Amino acid sequence: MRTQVAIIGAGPSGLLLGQLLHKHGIDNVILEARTGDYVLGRVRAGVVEKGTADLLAEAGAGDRLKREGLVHDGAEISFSGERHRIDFRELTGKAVVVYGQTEITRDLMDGRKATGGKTIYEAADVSLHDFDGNNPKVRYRKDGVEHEVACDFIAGCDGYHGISRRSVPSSSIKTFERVYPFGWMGLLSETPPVSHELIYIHHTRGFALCSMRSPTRSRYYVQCDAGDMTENWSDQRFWDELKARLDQKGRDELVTGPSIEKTIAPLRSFVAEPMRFGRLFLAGDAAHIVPPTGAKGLNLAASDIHYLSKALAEHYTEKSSAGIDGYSTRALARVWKAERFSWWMTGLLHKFPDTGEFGEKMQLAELEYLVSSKSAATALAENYVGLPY
Ligand code: RFL
Ligand code: PHB
Repeated sequence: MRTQVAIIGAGPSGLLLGQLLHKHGIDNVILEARTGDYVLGRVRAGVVEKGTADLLAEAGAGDRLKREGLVHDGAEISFSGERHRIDFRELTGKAVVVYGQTEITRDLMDGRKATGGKTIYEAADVSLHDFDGNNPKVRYRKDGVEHEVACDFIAGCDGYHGISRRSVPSSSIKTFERVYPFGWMGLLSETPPVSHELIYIHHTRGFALCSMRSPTRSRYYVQCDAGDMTENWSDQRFWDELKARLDQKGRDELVTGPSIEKTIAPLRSFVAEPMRFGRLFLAGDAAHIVPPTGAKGLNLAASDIHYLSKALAEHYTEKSSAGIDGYSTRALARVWKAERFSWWMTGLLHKFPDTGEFGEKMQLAELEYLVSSKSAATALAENYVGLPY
C-alpha cells in the first residue's frame, strides 16, 4: 500500500490530523493498535479550548460540540472551606466548552467514515522504517498477515506509550520529565453535577475536582496515592472522600449514585525534544504529557495538529518546506507554556507528601492572592482558556 501520510494512532491527534489532511486533498492512512470501541471507551478530557473547537469545526467534526457542548464562562476554586469564582469571560473575553473526549473521538470517527478515510484497527506490531531518508515505510501485522505502507511522511500520534517516539535513536532525542507523587482517582456517574461550573478544590486531605459531561452526567476526581488501584475505591469510599473535601454547600447539594466508570491516572509532566526527525513528526501525547490539572492535554494535541496539518498542506500545495522545518520549534513554544501552567496548577492545588505545613501555607497565600488580585486571576484565566496559536 502507498499513501502520502501514514498516521500512527487513532486517538484525537491522529483522527484530527487525518480529517484536516483529507480537507487539503492529502491522502492518509491511520494505523491503530486497538479496536475502535476500545478507543471510544477511554474516558479522559472534558475541557475544550476555543482554538480546539474551531479546529474540530474546520475538520468537519464540530457540529455536535456546538449543539451539545456546555459553554463555561468561569470556574470555581475552593480552599479553606470557601469557593471563589474566576470569571474567564470578564477577564479574557473568552470561555471554554465542556464536551467529553469520547464524544470528540466519536465525531471524528464518524467524519472519517463519511469521507471514506482509511483506518486500520487492531494493527499489531507497528514498526517505523527509513524516516531519516526520502522513502519512509511503516510495517504492521493484521490477522496474522504482514503489511507494508510506503509513504512520504509518518505522523506519530500514538500517545505516551506508543512506538513512534521509541523508534527515534536515543542520541537524537532529549526528554524532560517530572513524575508527581500522587494520582487522580476519577469516577463517572449518571447524576446531575454538583454545580453548573467546574470546582477545583484545595484541601488538607488532598485535591479534588468536580466536573461534568452533561446536565445529567458528572465526572469527579480525588487525589489518591501514586500506586493506588481502583479496587481500593468502592463507590461509597469515593463519595465519602469527595464530600470530605467539598465545602458545606457542595456537601449538601452533591447527588451521589452508582459509578459508570472508574480509573486512576498517574500524574506526569513530560516533553520530548525535538518533535521532528527527518520525515517523522511526533504530535500530542506521543511528544508531551501534562498533569490533567490545567485541562491542557487534548488541547495541546490539537495545537500540534494545527501546526502539522498546515505544514504538510504547505509542502504539498505550495511546495514549501518552511512549515515542516519550523514545526518542532513552533509546537514546542506552545507546549512549554502549557507545561508550565499545568505544573503550576498542580503545585498550587495538590497535597504534597514532602513540603509539610510550610508548603501548605505557601499554597494558601498564593490562592488568596489569586482570588484577590485581578492580575493574578487574569494570568490563570488567560492560560486556562488557551494561549494563542
Ligand atoms: P491518545 O489519546 O493516547 O491516543 C493515542 C492512540 O495511539 C494508539 N497506539 C498505537 N497505535 C498503533 N501502534 C502502536 N504501537 C500504538 N500505541 C498506541 C492508542 O491505542 C491510542 O488510540 O493520544 P492523543 O491522540 O495524542 O491525545 C491526547 C489526549 O488523549 C490527552 O492529552 C488527554 O486525554 C489529556 N487529558 C485532558 N486534556 C485536556 O485537554 N482537557 C482535559 O480536561 C483533560 N483531562 C486528560 C484529562 C487525561 C486524563 N488521563 C486519563 C490521562 C483527564 C484525565 C484523567
Ligand atoms: C474532566 O472533565 O475530565 C476534566 C476537567 C478539567 C480538568 C481535568 C479533567 O482539569
